[in-house]
Amino acid sequence: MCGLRVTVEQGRVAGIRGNPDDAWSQGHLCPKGTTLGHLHDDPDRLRVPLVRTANGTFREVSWTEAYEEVERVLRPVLDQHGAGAMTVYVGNPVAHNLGLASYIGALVGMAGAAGMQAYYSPGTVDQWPLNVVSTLVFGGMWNAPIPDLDRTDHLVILGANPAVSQGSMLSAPDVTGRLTAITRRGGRVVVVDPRRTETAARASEWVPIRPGTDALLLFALLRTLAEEGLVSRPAHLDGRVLGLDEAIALAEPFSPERVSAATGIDAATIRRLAIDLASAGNPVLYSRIGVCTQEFGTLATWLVFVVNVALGAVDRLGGALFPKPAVSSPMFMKPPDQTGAGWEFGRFRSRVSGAPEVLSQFPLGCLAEEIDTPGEGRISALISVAGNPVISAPGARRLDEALPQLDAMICIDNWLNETTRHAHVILPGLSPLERAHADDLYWMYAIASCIKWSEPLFASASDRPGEWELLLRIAGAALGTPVPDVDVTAMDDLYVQGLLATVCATEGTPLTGRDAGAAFTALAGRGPERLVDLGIRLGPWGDDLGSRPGGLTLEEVRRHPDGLRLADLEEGRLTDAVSTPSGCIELIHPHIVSDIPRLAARMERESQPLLLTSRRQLRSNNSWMHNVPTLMRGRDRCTLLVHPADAGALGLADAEMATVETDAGSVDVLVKITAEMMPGVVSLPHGWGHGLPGTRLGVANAHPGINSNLLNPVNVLDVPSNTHVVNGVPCRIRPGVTR
Ligand SMILES: Nc1nc2c(c(=O)[nH]1)N[C@H]1C(S)=C(S)[C@@H](COP(=O)(O)OP(=O)(O)OC[C@H]3O[C@@H](n4cnc5c(=O)[nH]c(N)nc54)[C@H](O)[C@@H]3O)O[C@H]1N2
Ligand SMILES: Nc1nc2c(c(=O)[nH]1)N[C@H]1C(S)=C(S)[C@@H](COP(=O)(O)OP(=O)(O)OC[C@H]3O[C@@H](n4cnc5c(=O)[nH]c(N)nc54)[C@H](O)[C@@H]3O)O[C@H]1N2
Ligand SMILES: [Mo]
Repeated sequence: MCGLRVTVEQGRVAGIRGNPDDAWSQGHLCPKGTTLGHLHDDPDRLRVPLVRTANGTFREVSWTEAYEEVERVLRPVLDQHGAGAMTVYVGNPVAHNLGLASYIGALVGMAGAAGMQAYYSPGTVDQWPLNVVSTLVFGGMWNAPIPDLDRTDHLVILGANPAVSQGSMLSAPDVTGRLTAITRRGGRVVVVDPRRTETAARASEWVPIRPGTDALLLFALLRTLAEEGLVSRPAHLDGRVLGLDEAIALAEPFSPERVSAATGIDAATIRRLAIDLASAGNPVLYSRIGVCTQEFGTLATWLVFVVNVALGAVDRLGGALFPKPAVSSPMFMKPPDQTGAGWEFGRFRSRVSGAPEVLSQFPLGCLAEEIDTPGEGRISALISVAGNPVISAPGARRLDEALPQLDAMICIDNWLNETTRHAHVILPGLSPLERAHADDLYWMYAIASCIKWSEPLFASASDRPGEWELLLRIAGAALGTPVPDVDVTAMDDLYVQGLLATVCATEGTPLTGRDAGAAFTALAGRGPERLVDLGIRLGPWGDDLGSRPGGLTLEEVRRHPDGLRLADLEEGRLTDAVSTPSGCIELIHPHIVSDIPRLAARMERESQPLLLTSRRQLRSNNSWMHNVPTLMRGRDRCTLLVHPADAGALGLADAEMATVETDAGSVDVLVKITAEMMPGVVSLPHGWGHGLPGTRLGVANAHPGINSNLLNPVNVLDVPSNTHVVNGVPCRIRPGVTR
């Protein structure tokens, strides 16, 4: 999202800096942004399709040959078992790649129409609790208020490390600078985390917490606010919130004294945290992945919003505000009926372990068993789009062993890595500098309403398809056309016509009641450009496809290469932003509150002596930027962080190896002893574990690290959202190596 100024000399990137004139980022840049030249030039990056040969190696082929090979492996699966035997894995970069983000919905939607059941994504190792809570409480799965960083005077951050991640489901350039500004203007930043993170180190206060117990802390905060008469009931929320009193009543069993042992936070601190919040002028809570990917992810995420409501902070400047994106994401995940009678979960179940579907997905950890368990309905074809689940999925080893059992594995990916080495065909996309770029989903979490469009910097070989075309080609194949024969242009038209028909038939859109055919002819171009144009024109500043003259279009946005800044965060957006059946913020749902007994039982349970957690790193991006040499300088950073007291008790030495073991597996890893961990909790970065045979990642393979998901179990889940627990996994550690 940050604007770049790229210097090109003799056709090569000579340097990348933040663009000081960028309407959004005003010159800010994180280390990931500086790497696009390296990604472009990486000799390991795939530029032509690869096909696996009989002896297991890969052969470079023409695009025609690649399509024929996809047809050869995929068609028998579809003919014999139907599209129900196929699934799609939607990897993280899909959300950051214009072509993929614009058309992944076409693939998943059309394959679904052909009979595909659930699909998979890292969502269930990430933000699914947030999606569940957003759907039920605010009425849309990507609908949630974000902290008003620039006006709050008391920010409590739980389970997020924005100094490293740059903000997650919270888009803000220079987020670290903005956090520092809070304390500089006399406010407070409190970080609740088992680790004194890079963010905590800059904060006013670090509150260490036992992993998986944030919901207990938050209930205790809510109860204290109620007990002290500090619940705020501001006029702007009057009649706009349902269920606050019920939520407060549910907090009754969770007194600070009772949650203290489980959370590891003493009761006096919990009471003081509650009173600090209530005494602040503009308090707000923000939570992210450490709170989602834990035992009570949904309840904890829900309670963050409940407490924000109880503080009167929602939809108030300085509190939690609903962004107003200039373009709404056309991503497919939007529930078809989100403004109707509500949303249902568990409409169908997974074949092997019977996991209920949540927002059309099964837990990612189910994928392996759906492939390697024989029987009717087995998954035998996988389309993996910009994902590396062999590294990112809990139960990683079983998945690594299951993928070779697929009859058809097609990867749309730019590298031959731990996952794609199992593919029958790898179809590479263009480099980030060869394709146009615009963001969409993340404007929905942004601290300002901006819009930008970037043209490709470099031309690509003339025969290279965009990734969006690959998605449509496979969608066409799922619907019955041989892969080489799919008419991508016709598919694109069909998709856009379908979208327009829906928008015209839906109440309350800018096109309600208009003729879908006429709307279609008002649009020019093709592919992602046409979809972005549509999104802008139907957005809050748009020209409504001609009926609001002077309104924004892509053509106008293109005249502003530094982007357009349209508005700052505003309050008073409840009517526009909340789309629940009642139109109110709905705090109480059986799907969420039925999990409270499980949480209450947690208070009675002894804590395990050692719990494993995950962390991110500034110069990594999940698993896939480790092939960039400039990001890999310096010492091995795939280390197990251990508190000195634990290291002493376990006999571990700094910079020496140790074996970590869980019920799921064991790995040998380098130890780093540091008081930044709370005692009883250790931390491993995720995204490592390179060096596997058959991969083509020269730089990454020289610094392999270990895969923390060899340790994370598949069957330990946050119940309401089906999200994997990768924070708070009981483990055992001993010095030395196993082998
Ligand atoms: N540089 C960089 N940036 C990234 C990424 C990257 O890999 N590198 N990845 C991107 C992606 S895909 C995502 S989803 C975002 C995630 O962004 P963040 O949510 O900010 O992710 P993390 O940095 O992993 O921070 C999670 C924190 O939760 C803490 N934690 C663990 N267990 C618990 C618990 O039970 N309770 C509490 N309160 N805290 C706990 C961990 O110690 C850690 O500090 O970052 C994105 N940005
Ligand atoms: N233990 C543990 N596990 C975790 C997490 C954790 O905190 N702890 N975090 C989870 C989270 S939040 C996430 S988002 C996931 C990430 O999980 P994934 O999305 O599965 O993994 P990534 O490492 O992001 O892999 C991205 C893939 O996209 C490819 N790629 C990169 N750029 C492009 C492109 O432009 N086009 C195409 N077609 N391909 C491209 C890369 O080669 C790589 O294969 O991991 C999850 N797993
Ligand atoms: Mo993520």
